[in-house]
Amino acid sequence: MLEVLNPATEEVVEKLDQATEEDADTAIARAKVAFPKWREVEPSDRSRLLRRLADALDAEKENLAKLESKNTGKPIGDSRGEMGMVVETFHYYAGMPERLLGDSIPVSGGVDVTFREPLGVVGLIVPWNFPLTIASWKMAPALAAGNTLVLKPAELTPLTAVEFERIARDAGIPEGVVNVVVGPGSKVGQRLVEHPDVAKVAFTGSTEVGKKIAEGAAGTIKRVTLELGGKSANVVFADADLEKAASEAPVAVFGNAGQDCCARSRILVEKSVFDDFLSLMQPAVENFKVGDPFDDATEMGPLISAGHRETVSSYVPEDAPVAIKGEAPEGSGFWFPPTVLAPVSNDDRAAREEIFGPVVAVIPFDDEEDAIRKANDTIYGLSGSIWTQNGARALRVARRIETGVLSINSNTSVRVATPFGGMKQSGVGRELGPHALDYYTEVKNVYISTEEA
Ligand code: TAP
Repeated sequence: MLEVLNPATEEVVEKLDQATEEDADTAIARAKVAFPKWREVEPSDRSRLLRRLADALDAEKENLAKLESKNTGKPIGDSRGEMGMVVETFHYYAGMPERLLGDSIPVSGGVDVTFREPLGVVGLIVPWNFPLTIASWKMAPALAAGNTLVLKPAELTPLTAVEFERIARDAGIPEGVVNVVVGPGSKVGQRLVEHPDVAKVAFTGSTEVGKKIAEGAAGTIKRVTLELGGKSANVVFADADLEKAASEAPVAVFGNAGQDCCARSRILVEKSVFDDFLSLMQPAVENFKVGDPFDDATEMGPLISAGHRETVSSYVPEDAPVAIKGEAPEGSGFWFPPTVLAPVSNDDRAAREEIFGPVVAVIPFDDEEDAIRKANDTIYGLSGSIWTQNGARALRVARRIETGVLSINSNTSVRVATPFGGMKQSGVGRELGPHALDYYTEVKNVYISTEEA
């Protein structure tokens, strides 16, 4: 029996049966049976069904938000925002079945046409930090393209995925098209990765597990997309609107308690404004409201587990250069205060490894060249920000930073209509936007001879 905890109180909120490899096989078999029928559903009907699902999610979004906050400890305002995005994601991809366009290509002696074919059964493996949101980024394009799916949520946070399966069924998604299996990654997840009837695995999680997924998928030459870790740089030039950059920097790394692959966990600041930047950042860190996830004013909840809190603590040893520290509740719950380390060298452990907690390393740089070199001196390449009022510099630097997603004078990373994903060891492939559909379809090329018989 799997005990699901509330990380803000350490209380058990739900007990679930834990799936085994055999349960994963059963779910895959159901999805395999459902596939030929689902792919043949008329595009306009598939569209209508997905829209109905989006509306059903919309109707239940307050309950889903509460459940997500209870299971992850994230502030209720954040959960409401996330459920809004889940609904928006399904609406966006509901418009796609009739837009899976191919090409016609003139060639000698005839014409070539291409079709976007679904892959079959797709296995979706997601982490605990944005449980239903990240699942929706995978499920919505997969279903729009005509695939059936087996979703494996993280064992720490399975509750909204279980609810999703029910909502999809009630909304009329046919039997076997959406299957949720709650079980350990090393068994149930691994089974999805190795099973010959799974055509593709879409994974979000750590780079370490991502490597295992890529290895496991090689046995059946499975299609794989990976959204992995990050160590994104927030690059602040002396000519930036410093007040805005400094006051918004905390939320860019302490949001979701730092358990965000896009967290700007390195702040690179031009030397001439380094001290000014820290002074401007100080009140925003000290006033960052950490506490009860169900209080509307809360900006940060607890970490996900006791084990994770221990890992995060290891990045702030006794002699760490703690420049600013926020408040955190005491007592039950896996709390950790917002912590700013400064000055930090880009070679320090806190600047190199993904902490995945509310700890940020502030690093000085000399000039534009030094900023680019330091921003790129990491195995990761997921997101990041550039703060400057010089438009030419903003674009010049953006082109040279090796990451999949960048924002200029902003810390936002994710929009339903735009591609999201990483370079280097942050991953393979893109989610969201029209680009996601490329990763849930195969291009088939058919040649038609136009020569006289
Ligand atoms: P992981 O430990 O990698 O777990 C992610 C998922 O993979 C969980 O569902 C887990 O199952 C499963 N899993 C574990 N071992 C597996 C295996 N051998 N085969 C198949 N599946 C397996 O990550 P996490 O601790 O949950 O999440 C934190 C990490 O995710 C961070 O590094 C973060 O950067 C990354 N992340 C990346 C992104 C993007 S978009 N790039 C977004 C969010 C998070 P169980 O936990 O249930 O055993």
